[in-house]
Amino acid sequence: MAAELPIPIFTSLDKALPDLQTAAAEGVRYDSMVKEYESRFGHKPTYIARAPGRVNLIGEHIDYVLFGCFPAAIERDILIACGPSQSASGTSTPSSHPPGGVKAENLDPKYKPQHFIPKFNSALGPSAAEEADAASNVHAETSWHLDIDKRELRWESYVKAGYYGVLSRFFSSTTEHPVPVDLLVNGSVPSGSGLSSSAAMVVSSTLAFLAVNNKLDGITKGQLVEMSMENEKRVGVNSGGLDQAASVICTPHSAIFVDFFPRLSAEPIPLPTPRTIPRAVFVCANSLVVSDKVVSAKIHYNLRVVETLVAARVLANRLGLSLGPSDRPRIREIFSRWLGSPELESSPDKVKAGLERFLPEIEKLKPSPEGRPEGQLGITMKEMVEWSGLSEAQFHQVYLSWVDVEAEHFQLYKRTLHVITEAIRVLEFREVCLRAQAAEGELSDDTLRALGALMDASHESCSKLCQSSCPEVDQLAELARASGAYGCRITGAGWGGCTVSLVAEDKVDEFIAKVKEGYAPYKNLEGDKLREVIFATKPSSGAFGKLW
Ligand code: NG1
Repeated sequence: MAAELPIPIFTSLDKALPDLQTAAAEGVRYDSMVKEYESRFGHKPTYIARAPGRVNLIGEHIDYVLFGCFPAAIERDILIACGPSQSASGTSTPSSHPPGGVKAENLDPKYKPQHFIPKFNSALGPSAAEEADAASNVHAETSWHLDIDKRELRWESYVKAGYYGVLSRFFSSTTEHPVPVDLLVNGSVPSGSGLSSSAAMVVSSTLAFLAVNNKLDGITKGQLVEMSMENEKRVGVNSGGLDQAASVICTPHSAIFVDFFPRLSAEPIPLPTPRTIPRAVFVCANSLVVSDKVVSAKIHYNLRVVETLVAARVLANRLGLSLGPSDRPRIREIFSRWLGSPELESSPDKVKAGLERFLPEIEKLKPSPEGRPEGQLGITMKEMVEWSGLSEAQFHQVYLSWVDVEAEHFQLYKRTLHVITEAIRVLEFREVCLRAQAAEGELSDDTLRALGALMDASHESCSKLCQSSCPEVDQLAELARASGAYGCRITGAGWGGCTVSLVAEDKVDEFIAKVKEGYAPYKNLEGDKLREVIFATKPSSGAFGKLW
């Protein structure tokens, strides 16, 4: 199983990257980073941690309700060169380098150098830590204290998030000290674009701190995914595991079908791309609308998380499935209980058949139109509490005490309809890819049309039901279809960010030229500037470490 493999550590990039040409080009980047590290810190790094961004081909806003998604790693990535801090004599001394102190710098000058020292706080019990956290919006750890301010987006918060996980997992007593670390970050994943720069930062930071502290032995890819998911929550977004799984587990030439229930699992699925006929590639296009997921979490991302959680409870009530007052199941768990037998979800095909039968049950979440404005399918907070069957205090405790959300109407019906139909589309996409693999190059154009149609339907659902798109991204998706894409959809959290289009390989240049012509923000972009915002991607390697 892909998730059970160890984290790959390489001494040479030839083995780490998909082909020799990429390895040679990247080698130059790694070498210059090492030189820069040496000139800034006066010693060489011992290690470079690398984690890629990802493009989610299909399966949006369903990972946090535990349904499977279909991402591929992209070539753009985050590199963190790191090593124990050293004095001029080449040793690490506690006086000049306090235990665990971190000097973090970024090659991009807009991110200022940071120096922070974690504090071991044995006096703080778990509930005191949680109270401090809720009161100040600053994440307080039970035993380690290293402020992460959730109110604003700071680059070093992602470095700290990865560090926290390593500290709390491996340094829970005062007998062993974390080493002081110098690190230098170099990222090529555009931030706020839906290509998962945040997960790439957290995965590479977690990996870097594990490596510097000699804690990588025996850690599997699945464990790194789980640690990175926990770590990313410290920044303030209650994300699922899609991005971290893609960044850690993906392999070149394949996407993965990653599932989260009953536990994390990942299946590499070769894409019907460069090695098949007709050839096709995935093209990412950045709308240049930057969505700040952390800052807008209460009206966007975290709100979707809460809406789907409450929907799961209401569905359970209406399906006659009993829940304890403090239970907070996800929609996938309710679906599983409704199915009633593990045998009925023992394969992706069976899950798909089950979901198709489950679909009509979603109507149970539709509010009656009486006394409601025309077309309003959402319900108020008061109705939501009533529908949950909990007292107001219980409802607050279970669904609101740990997260800040804001809405006039909560869209339980629309979100759940999105979730179930999207989960079905992911499984269909997987099926089409597997059929294409079995056909070994004798692929018909119909395969690509089938994948494109699923991508278009996914976009429509993200836009209308999940409401995670925005006018610019909708326009870009429309334009992509008119410019010859088999299909196009928003990728990632949304409210801005990127689209991904499936395009015939021999039509890519023409496609890009047409999109450039039609999308006003691209009009004046040429050469590298244009390649920054619209580019074909090859599925790349997942996270690895490179010894130096
Ligand atoms: P991005 O696009 O990286 O912000 C977010 C979540 C995913 C997933 C998608 C929507 C994080 C780190 N990632 O992705 O888990 O829920 O949105 O499908 O929050």
